[in-house]
Amino acid sequence: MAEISRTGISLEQDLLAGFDKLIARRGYKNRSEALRDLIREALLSEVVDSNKPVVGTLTLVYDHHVPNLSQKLTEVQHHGGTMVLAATHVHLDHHYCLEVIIMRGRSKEIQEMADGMLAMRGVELGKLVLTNSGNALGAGKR
Ligand code: NI
Repeated sequence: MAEISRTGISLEQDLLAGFDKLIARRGYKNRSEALRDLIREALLSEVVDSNKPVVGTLTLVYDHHVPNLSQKLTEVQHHGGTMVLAATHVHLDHHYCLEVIIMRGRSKEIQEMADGMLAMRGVELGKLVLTNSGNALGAGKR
């Protein structure tokens, strides 16, 4: 286990109250645990433009009635080769499909591939979450 440093922070009362509500909703046991995760998330977002290996989860909601969209999304994933580890497709309703694509590779390449899919006409919602095994950022729950 990594050595732990203690630190104190100053912030406005209403900001702290909002933070406490958020962490209660998310099920954190204490502020430290929540703050560690927020810091890791911020550090990972800094990694986006680098060549560091990461794992990315891309969630897409798209209108499958848009001509060729399903094929185009599949094509991009095939083009990505070994970067795509898995993809799950759920038919949400008459119009919409949900797709979750798990990728591993250099953060820049994953970001580019995700951006390409997110920009396609008919993709209504989407979010890429980058993460890694945690070793590089001192992750691991205590
Ligand atoms: Ni579908």
